[in-house]
Amino acid sequence: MTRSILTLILILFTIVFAKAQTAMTNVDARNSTCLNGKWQTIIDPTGVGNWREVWKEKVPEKKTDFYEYSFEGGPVLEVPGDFNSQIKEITYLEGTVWYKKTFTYTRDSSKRLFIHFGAVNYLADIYLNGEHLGQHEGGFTPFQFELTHKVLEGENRLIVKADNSRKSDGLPGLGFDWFNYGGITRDVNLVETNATYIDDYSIQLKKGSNNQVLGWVKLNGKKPQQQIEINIPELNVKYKTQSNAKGIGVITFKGKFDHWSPENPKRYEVIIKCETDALKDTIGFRTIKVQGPTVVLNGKSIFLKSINIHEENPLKGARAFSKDDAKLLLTWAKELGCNMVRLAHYPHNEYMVKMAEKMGLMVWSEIPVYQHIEFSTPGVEDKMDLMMREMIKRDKNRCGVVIWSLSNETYSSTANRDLALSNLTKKCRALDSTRLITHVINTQGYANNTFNVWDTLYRYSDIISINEYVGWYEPWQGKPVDTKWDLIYPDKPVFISEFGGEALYGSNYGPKDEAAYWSEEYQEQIYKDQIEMFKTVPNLVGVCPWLLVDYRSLGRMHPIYQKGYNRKGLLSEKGEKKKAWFVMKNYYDKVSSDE
Ligand code: GCB
Repeated sequence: MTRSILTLILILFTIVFAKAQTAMTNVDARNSTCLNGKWQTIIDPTGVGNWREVWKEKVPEKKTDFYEYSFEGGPVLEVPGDFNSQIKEITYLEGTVWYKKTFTYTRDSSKRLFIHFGAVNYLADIYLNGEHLGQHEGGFTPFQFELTHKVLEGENRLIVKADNSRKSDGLPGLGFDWFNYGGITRDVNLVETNATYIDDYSIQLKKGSNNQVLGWVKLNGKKPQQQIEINIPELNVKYKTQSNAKGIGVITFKGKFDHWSPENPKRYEVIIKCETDALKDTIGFRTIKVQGPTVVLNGKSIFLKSINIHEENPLKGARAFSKDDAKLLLTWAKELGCNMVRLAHYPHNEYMVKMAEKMGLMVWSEIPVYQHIEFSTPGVEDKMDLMMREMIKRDKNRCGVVIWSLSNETYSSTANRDLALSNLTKKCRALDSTRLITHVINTQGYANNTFNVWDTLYRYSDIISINEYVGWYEPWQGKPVDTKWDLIYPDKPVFISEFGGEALYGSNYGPKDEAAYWSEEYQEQIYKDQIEMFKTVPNLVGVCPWLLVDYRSLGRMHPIYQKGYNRKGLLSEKGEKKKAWFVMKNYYDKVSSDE
């Protein structure tokens, strides 16, 4: 093979397989131009735009020329935002929408330029001025591409192919119980940096210490060796160090921290500086650990009063992405009496995590390793690894995040599950030893009024997180208060990560003690029974109803009661409180936080 053929193959390979970079930390604090707003689109349900090479935006040159696509005259969509909820005809689209935005840029040779996406669901291909920059897979984590040597002086055309088709080897896979909102669902920013910039940093308390920070700063650029400085003005902290040839500077200093907690969500302004860059963050400090069968926050055991939340604005029937959306959902969580939110089943937008922390809500963050994942298909482990890294890179400085959840309801019968998830757990711990790690499982047996919690995957979990729907998917096998437990790891803390049942707000169709009529009373009784049952759970460290608010899910097809909604919310999609809300609120108001 001649050299030129080899080069051609290499070029083709990089074009097809060019991957996004993991996004710089704390994009909010960067020098950026927001590209949110109106984007032109081409709706491409069959994916034919690939073959037509839509990104080239060909225009007729001769009288006989024509092209069967154009951004001009097409629908204009709001970014961020899912496409399904913006155009009625594509409500159920699981396929491609091409997005286009033009921007002007004045080049400055001393600067670098990046395009940063908060998230695109699910597969994103990015083109600048007709050139394919690369691809990103995963609908819920940020990514970036460097444009420094590609951006043109003056006008530039940015095209995004957003494809939310389900993939059997995707994360999640083919089946999931939430609405598959597609498109550019989070903020888009052009970020300008100096030639060497602060790409990432970790500033949290060292594991086991309540006053010593252990972390690092990572520079990206041609001048990796620099003086690094961390300032926390309120604490008179002025720490200096030097980064090495790889651009990494280790940080370790002490401070008299007023610890962050749900009752006292104290955070500090932290300034991170090197010789060529500086940015600010708002960071809190706390310790979290498992001690015997308890969860201990800042040295005190704590009961996790949690609630499951999907990233959906129920009032709009759309993907949640803004500060206002976060405020809506989290204000309800606070009103319910929660001190924690389980952000199910994928990393939610950054506003949600930051606002939860600010409001004094601990956060459980999860990657979409959900139910039927093809653990043995080549490439799947790499995707899990990448999504976990992207989640941790973005949120590791949020002290509010106390739990990384690495899987939900996977099945022991799936080939390679335990090996893949134990590897993932090891990598997660190596990246972040300070938080708790969990796997959520629902494989337990329930017979003779006894739960048999046997799944060996719990070995890799700091907390035994159990999803159980007794009273809904399976009937009680005795009095809730007489429930017995057989736990594979009897010394670990136990968390009921999901329970509940469905009710249509105001349903008055039939007998209230029959599940098939979706009455509020039926759901209310499930909650009363579950609360009785909680008294029997050994090492119980918290509970988490499924879930805060009714949400869209296409598998929920009952035409009278569900209408495309999973009705397990304590609130209806209009925010109306069901009877079970008050039962749960009463429980949370009474149960002590420090169990
Ligand atoms: C579960 C899943 C959750 C579902 C819920 C349900 O176990 O983890 O995603 O939506 O059950 O409503 O059945």
